[in-house]
Amino acid sequence: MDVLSKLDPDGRRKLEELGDARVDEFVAAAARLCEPDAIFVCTDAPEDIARIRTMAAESGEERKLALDGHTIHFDGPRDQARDKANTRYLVPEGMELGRSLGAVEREEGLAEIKGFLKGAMRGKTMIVRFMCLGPTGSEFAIPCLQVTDSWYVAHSESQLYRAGYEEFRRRKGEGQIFRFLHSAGELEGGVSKNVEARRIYIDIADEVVYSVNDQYGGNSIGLKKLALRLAIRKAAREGWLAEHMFIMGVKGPEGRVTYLTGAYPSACGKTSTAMLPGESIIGDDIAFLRKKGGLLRAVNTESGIFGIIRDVNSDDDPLIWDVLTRPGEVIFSNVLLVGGDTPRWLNDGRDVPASGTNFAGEWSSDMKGPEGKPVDCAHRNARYTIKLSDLANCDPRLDDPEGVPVGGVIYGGRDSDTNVPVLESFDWPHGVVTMGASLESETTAATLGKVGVRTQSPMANLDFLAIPLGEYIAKHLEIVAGLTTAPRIFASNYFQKVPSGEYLTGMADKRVWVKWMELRIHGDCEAIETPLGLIPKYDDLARLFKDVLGADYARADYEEQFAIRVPENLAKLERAEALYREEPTTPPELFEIIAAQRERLDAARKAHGDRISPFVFVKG
Ligand code: SPV
Ligand code: MN
Repeated sequence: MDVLSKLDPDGRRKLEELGDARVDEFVAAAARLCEPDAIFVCTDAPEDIARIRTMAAESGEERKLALDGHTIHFDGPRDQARDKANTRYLVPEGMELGRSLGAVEREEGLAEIKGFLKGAMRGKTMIVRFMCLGPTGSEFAIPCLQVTDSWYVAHSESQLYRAGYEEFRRRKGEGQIFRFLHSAGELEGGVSKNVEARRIYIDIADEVVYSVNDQYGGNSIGLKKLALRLAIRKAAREGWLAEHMFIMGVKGPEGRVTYLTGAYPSACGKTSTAMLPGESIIGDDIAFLRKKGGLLRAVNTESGIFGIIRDVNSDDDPLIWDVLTRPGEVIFSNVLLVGGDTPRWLNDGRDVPASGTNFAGEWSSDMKGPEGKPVDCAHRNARYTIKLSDLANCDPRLDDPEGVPVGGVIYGGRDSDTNVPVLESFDWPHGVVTMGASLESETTAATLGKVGVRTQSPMANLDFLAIPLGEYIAKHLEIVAGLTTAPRIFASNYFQKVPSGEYLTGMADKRVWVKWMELRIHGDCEAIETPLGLIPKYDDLARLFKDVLGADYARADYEEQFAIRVPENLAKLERAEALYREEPTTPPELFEIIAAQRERLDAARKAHGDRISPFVFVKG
């Protein structure tokens, strides 16, 4: 039987117009395997996109909320974050992908996941979507075909990505595409029932990703972290970078705008940095970086935000707050539903409601967990899904097909005791090695598992790596070859703590750190050389705290925050070195840079002790 007979004439015409055999074949194979009742082909036409929105609510995967355009979706209780253990690469026999990248033998894995996908769309509609990673009509763009039976996933992609049907049509079957097949599997109460059979398999040979028995965005939305994995491989082949990075514009003197990208592990301040008041945002999660005209240029692969909603409040996040509290297209996921039509979340700056419904069922404020602790009203990884263009601070160059020039790259982690709040590298390789490759962070609720455990998180991209780690670092070292100006590299740390557990720096202080970086990129202020890199001068920060925050910045605070903690940094270097010694592909340069940093720290320790005041390094 011709499976495409399930297509109505309109759907058939939509596929024919593309003239892309790969699309026809993928859709036919998916239909044969998953046995949907119907197939809906979505083009870029507003009525097609509207149908997805309507069906998301009609199918019960989303529910309408009080404000016009707002909906809520729940993922199942065991499907609240990325499932790293069940996300694997399908690797053909004889191929070595690299240590700890989670591989499954290809044929075996395909048989397993196809077994789970068999008949998975019975009684459902298969949705066929054409999207584009990166701006359309751009050298950065990668057309993507998403097949799913989840109206919620399809709706999320409307919010998060550029429509790509016209991009496919323009390309007439030429060039590379990524393909994704997703099924939420059997649903119970609107959520995936068979989570123990959740699998996310990435077929690197065919650039196809299969995902089954899940709905949580990080597991289900093909274009997000699943595409990032394919993109990392493509980038490595073609000489560009695919990174877990935000892109923001920082305003400098006289109307100057300088673009920064930043890599932070999930739930470590990436979105809040990209969203800083007074600056502009291009993206908060994934960037592609290419060399063009002597500069490194970046685009956001996305056009929306799948952001963590916990802690979003009207004072700290006025711009997101505005979008979340006025009518407009917003999907809330895994928040607390109050009175059947109002979303609430953890630490939203309001009184905690008495009761409501959350991902686990009915909730009330007097509920106690196993250890007698109060039960959170919503999941810590609850999210909002919005379009960037709905934000008042959306940068006008979001869709620039040329990308924006990258002035600086920031690496930041959740680090309570080692690094200073802001630090500039001596040069590109020093930054790549000691800031990016050595990045560490304490785990968060964005992935399943224990939180608060210090883990190595190279470039905040380790979760998504699809090539051996050493090779990946080598690609970073190489990327600046031939550039007229390499971006500066900075490290930031918002999470220094005093022994009693309080944070040493304020939430708003990051506004100052980015202004300092902006000035440094243009050579507009000096810095102090320490064994770790370059730190700000006290006077410059005091002036910036006054200008940006209207606040006084005490010398004592500076001295505490910017003290060089020698033993902690030596221990971190040792952990980094141990990690890379295990990686056969590590470039030797990495070890040289680590050795030099260790020597500088040892010498400073001999002269000044374990914890060294920043004033010690001021010359003259
Ligand atoms: C992250 O966890 O890094 C996210 C959300 O940005 S997702 O990858 O989609 O789970
Ligand atoms: Mn992310």
